Amino acid sequence: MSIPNSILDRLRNVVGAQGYLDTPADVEPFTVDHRKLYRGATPLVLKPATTQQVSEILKICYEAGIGVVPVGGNTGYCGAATPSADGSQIVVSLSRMRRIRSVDPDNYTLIAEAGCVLAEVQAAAESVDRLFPLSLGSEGSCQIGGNLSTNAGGTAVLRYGMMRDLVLGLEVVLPDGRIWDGNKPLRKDNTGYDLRDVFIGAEGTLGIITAAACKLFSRPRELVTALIAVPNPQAAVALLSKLRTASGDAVTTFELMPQLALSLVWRHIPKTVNPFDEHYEWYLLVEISVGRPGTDMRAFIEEELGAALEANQILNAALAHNEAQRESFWRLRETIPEAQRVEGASIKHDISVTTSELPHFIQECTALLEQLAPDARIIPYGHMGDGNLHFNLSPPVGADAQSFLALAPRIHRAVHDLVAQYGGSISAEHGIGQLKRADLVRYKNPIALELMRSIKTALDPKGIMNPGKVL
Ligand code: 2HG
Ligand code: ZN
Repeated sequence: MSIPNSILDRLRNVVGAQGYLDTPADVEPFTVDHRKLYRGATPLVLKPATTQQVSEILKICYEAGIGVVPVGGNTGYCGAATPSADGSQIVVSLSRMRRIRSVDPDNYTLIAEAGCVLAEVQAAAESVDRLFPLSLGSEGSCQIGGNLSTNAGGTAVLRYGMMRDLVLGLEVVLPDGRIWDGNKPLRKDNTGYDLRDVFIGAEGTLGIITAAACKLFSRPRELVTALIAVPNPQAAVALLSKLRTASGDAVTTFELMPQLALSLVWRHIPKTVNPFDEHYEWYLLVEISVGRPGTDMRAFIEEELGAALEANQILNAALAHNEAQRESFWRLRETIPEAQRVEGASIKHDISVTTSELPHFIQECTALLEQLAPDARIIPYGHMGDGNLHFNLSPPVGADAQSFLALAPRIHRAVHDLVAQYGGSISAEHGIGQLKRADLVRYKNPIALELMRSIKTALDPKGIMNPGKVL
């Protein structure tokens, strides 16, 4: 079904000449997802500048029953922001709604429009000596609206939580164009159902988030960043508990990286080096941050690590001595996805189980994958402190990408079935989008699914919001 020209004209009128793209070349970037898994089509990308314009757009689409696909920085992993291939949906990009509406350092909040790039929100917080702690590899291009819609995670979740935990209020345009102003920067508002949480992680299927009241924190004054080699994941979990206790829960980042992941980084990413003289099977990137300067945290951590070394709980450790070294440690972790991409095809997972069960899970899942994909390179890495790993695979060296990728459905099924046995999640931080819709039906609690469908029907009875995603 193509969209009548009269409707496209009305939509163009809402935003004016600066507010839309409609040539094939201009809309092209909006028709492909970040991982190039999906290719869609659309006659029109709208770029509203105000909440009012978003409301006008949705009123028209609601009336005419036209599908609307909201998009932020288009850095998602599950194709949630890619329109369908039949050209029957319009895309709404929030990129022109990029204002920080207000900052309130004493209330530790700021109000940002959905199109603000995450790095801009971080900078706005920093300009008043505060911290907005959401931290992702794509922070230079992802947008806060997308972070909210996918409930983004990243590398500071252990300490500060996911995006859901970092927001107090939302302004949302509902499918029929009504504006719900729930954007109060209040920490306490106990007046019935929490509507805010319904829209977070909904991936644009219930309405369009146009602004949010974000929580701020005091900025850390002292950072201790360490690269640590451990004998196995079990030792890593023991170390996490030890450091959490010793630091008074100041561990912000605790990321696991196997040797294979770092060997790809060292091979493909310029200016990356192994700070140790040897290679180890497992590495950790650990960051501890304290709000008060002049604490003896660094010495204290050195002491803890020294004791762990003596007890053979860890095999080696390097503490960053300056910002450049800190950045070089972080680069090792943050460029793993890029290094894996350069290496060739990959089969990816985004799973979580409890942190305590993670070592056992790694063992079982690795054994399973060794059977299903002999000689494939198994690269489980990521947010160990959150129980969340990207249990990824690269093909055997020299193998053909197509025959490797043909294994993907069986591998996904086996990994996700195992995750289900552990009571874990098949999508810990990347969401559902189009990629994991079938998995959602297979693994989500049936009552939860039923409730999700009721919410969808109640809020979007005509099903115009991001059709074909999540449910
Ligand atoms: C990360 O943690 C991202 O680096 C990407 O979530 C994970 O590429 C991946 O599989
Ligand atoms: Zn991740």
